[in-house]
Amino acid sequence: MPINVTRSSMPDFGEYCEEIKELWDSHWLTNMGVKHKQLESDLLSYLKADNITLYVNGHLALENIIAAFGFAKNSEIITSPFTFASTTHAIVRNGLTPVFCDVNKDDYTIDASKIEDLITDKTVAILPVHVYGNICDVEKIKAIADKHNLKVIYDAAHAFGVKYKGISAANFGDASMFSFHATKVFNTIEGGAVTYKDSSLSEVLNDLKNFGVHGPESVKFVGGNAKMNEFAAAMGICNLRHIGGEISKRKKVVEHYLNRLSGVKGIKTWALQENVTSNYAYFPVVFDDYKYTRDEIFEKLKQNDIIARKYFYPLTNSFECFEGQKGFDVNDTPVAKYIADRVLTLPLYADLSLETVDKICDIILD
Ligand code: T4K
Repeated sequence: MPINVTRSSMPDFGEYCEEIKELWDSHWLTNMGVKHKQLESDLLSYLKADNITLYVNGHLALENIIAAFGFAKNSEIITSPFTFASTTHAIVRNGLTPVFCDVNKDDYTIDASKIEDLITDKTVAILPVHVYGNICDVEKIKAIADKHNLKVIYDAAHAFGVKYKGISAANFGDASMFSFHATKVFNTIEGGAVTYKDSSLSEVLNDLKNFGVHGPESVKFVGGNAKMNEFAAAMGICNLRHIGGEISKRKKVVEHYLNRLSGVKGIKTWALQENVTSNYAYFPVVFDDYKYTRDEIFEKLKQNDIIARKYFYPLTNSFECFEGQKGFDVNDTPVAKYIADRVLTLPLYADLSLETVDKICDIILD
């Protein structure tokens, strides 16, 4: 079996069977059933959010929260390209224009000092990414948004369980999207959610994920279908019971990587941010003037059946689907380009053995 970049955490089989037993009695499998309602309420208390709406995946959660704000077509949203395809696609699929801001060289989140220069009379929002679970400069971003009357929507896909100064990542900006995909620290197989400040958004988000249907004889929006089903919600209920243990185990793996790799010339390891309680979602390493390039390390690991990933290369502003479009140019975001060309995310999951971490580090250090 290869060692992949991650491996889904799963509850004990018996625990999951117990959780889904009542679905056999009720025959109620989807459309906001009891498990959906319970998970919503469990997550509200865990994330300490004002409001939450569950989704079938994080991407549709992001598309729908952008839609819910009702921005005029062709408005601009300032975002960063060092992210998964989903972030940029969610903006474009809403008929809006992403304006790319560069990232910080230390934590790879949006460089807040460069945001104001990108604001035009078409700018309606900022969509920063808490990439790898690293928290953006939420204070500076809030100050800019307040000054220019912009919405802030965080892509918090990686930030489940992360806190900044003791405040949950679910509480920054106007809204935050979380991914509960199988590869995430907390998973519902596929799934996602939006947390938000303005409770009046709840109605529109719930309608949008259900074809825009508001009531038996009322269809208010041109919505799609993005509901989380009962089996996914049951998986979430089980996984949430074990989230503390999951994060502690990940922390041990990260600490072992750090013991082996920090301080090595040419290797820049992930670093815990000040005032942040991490979820240890990813372990990115930047190879900069190391004796091997990122791509050589990737191949060396692969030859040993270890599948690291180049998250996030290529940058979203270099995707071929946007080729030739104005504003999609990696040269506008040189720091993001520099990192994307050198970064590798190493295998990380709760049950990854420290012996395997040693093997990975031995290969890297040769
Ligand atoms: N915003 C950001 C910043 C994101 O990173 C993402 C998703 C989103 C938005 C959108 O959220 P979702 O709509 O996905 O909820 C994976 C995930 O599919 C994706 O959720 C994630 N980001 C992205 C960073 O990674 P791939 O194409 O790299 O996944 P894949 O299939 O290669 O899987 C990676 C490894 O995970 C495998 O080698 C083994 C392991 N794995 C995978 C699956 C599918 C498991 O252990 N179990 C599994 O079921 O995209």
